[in-house]
Amino acid sequence: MQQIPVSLWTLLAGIVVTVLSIWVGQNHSLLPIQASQQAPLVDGFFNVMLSIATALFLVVEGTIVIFLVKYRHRPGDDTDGVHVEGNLPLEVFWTAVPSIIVLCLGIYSVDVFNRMGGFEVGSHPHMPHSPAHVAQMPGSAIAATLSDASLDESEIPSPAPIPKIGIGATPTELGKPADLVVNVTGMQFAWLFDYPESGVNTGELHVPVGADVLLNISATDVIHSFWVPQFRLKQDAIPGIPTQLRFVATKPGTYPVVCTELCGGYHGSMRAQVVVDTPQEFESWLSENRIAQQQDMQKAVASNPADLSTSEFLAPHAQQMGVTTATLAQIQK
Ligand SMILES: [Cu+2]
Repeated sequence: MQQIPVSLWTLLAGIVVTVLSIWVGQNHSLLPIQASQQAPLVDGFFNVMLSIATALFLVVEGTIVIFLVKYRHRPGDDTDGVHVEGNLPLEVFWTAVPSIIVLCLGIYSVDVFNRMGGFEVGSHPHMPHSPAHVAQMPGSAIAATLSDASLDESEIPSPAPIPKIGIGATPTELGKPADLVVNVTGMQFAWLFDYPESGVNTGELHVPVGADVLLNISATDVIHSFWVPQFRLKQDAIPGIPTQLRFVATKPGTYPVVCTELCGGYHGSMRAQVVVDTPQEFESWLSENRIAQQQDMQKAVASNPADLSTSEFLAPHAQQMGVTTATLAQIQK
């Protein structure tokens, strides 16, 4: 029987590795479901990287296994292997191939980031230098301590433009205002969601499916990071520096909001939920919350301690402690 040449084996192995790697890249179940318009872009990039990683794994591990078997020690053979020192073409090859792969992945990732609506680095100053601007931001006490002490009023520069950090409108939505704006505040250890147009404040984010949603993200104390795995979106919440995240949710459901920046002792419990509603569900949720919060406001006004007499103010406490209001007022004096 005629010996099959090595080049034919290599070609065959190359075809098998390529087909297998592409299959693995398209048929893994490593990622959660896709629930935003940006998710397929991120997953496309992930799948390409997984295919390349699978191919590299098979080539490297396969070579090790083949060599282990083929060049194993055989009884009676105590000779040394052939001494090989350096192989320039081979070294150029295995340096050039990974370099080209990394370069292409870099270009591809920038393209994905742009199509998701990511802001270009050059398009924004990194830090607003105006103290007037910094002073309005939550967490400004931390952000402003270093730079402002020596500035007197006449030296204050004109307000710098607000930096664009995060994910904005996708190229197709560029120039259009968002359908819904929500102010998101990260604090140790919770997320707060404020709907400025309807005056609703909640600890659970609700968005209508298919709507173009803009989150204005801020932090009151330390750096947090807003992450919804099913949206494939993540954005830091930074004290003193506004960031944003704009997306279209594509699948109704309830998904976790996870803080993904170590922010203190209870960082692990800093979780909330985002509920993607149908437009009708969203409207009824919004009006329910608006009514509930208006009732809360009225209650809060009625029990404003500034308007109460001493005995009125002490009455609930006295009842709790099982003494008369007069006794409690006496102790208080
Ligand atoms: Cu946090």
